Amino acid sequence: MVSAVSTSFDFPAYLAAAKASVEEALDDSLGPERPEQLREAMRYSLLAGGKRLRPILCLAACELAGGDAAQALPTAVALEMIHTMSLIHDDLPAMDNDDLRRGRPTNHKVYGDAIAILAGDALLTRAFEMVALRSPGVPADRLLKVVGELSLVAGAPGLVGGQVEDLDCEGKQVDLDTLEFIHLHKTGALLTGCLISGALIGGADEDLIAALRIYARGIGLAFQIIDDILDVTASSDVLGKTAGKDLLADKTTYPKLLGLDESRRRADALVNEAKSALDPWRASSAPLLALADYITSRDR
Ligand code: GRG
Repeated sequence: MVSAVSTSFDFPAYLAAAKASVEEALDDSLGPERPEQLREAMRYSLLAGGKRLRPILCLAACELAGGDAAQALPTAVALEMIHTMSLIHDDLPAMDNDDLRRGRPTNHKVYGDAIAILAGDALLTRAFEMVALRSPGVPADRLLKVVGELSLVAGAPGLVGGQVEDLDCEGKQVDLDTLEFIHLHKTGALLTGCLISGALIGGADEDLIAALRIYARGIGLAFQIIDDILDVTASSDVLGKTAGKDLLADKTTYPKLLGLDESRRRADALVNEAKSALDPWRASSAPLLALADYITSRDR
């Protein structure tokens, strides 16, 4: 990893180095599992690219807490596995019913619904294996807390709950509070899990954990607001997934409720709030500050 403790922080270099180490670890994470069809389906989606924002947030939080990012790498991989599994299941006909993800046909389009469901299941369970059994050198009490955090953010109190509320609200008039609930659970929860698990592995104290929860809430909401905006403004080619889906599915989004300009202003304000939470750690939080800005400036 590129050192974060420097006066002129080179974010593009940091991002490229972090992404490269994540890609290598992802490639190593899947063994020669049988049957081959399952292995292929797992690899197909896990190694399909993507921004790798979640594992990078985990590594950055570990370093901010004073830990060695290498020790958080298996957990970073686990987080990308949970994220990928949620994308595979989200794309299924019973959910968002999408044909395109990360610039390629969706998992079920290639392998069929049953294998796509099972590849997702296998990635989710492998994620917990990565933390519990493949994280050498990390004290067991920290790993236990990480397992607890990940089970909360992935399950009914997090992603699953957010997804159910999202599905339930399709085609209905939804207010801002409900929309915020969906975003915070469907998207924000896992981003929180990334930061907290990295920080736990790095040995963060309670003050840093509390600050990271505030940071995570801000970037999580902002991330999903930008996702809503890009669904309207960007092309499928650039996004690597079908653009304009929210309108088609008659989903309530921030642009629908507030308009594009106010949505962007809200995302910017949330990112500023998130960054302020890290004020006491300003000297060593350059990566997380830059990652917060990246969330609102991204084009995909
Ligand atoms: C985790 C047990 C478990 C179930 C999942 C299907 C489901 C329940 C949840 C769906 C969650 C979902 C798809 C949320 C959308 C999050 C989002 C904005 C994804 C896009 O993330 P990017 O832009 O994508 O980081 P890349 O491809 O860059 O990784």
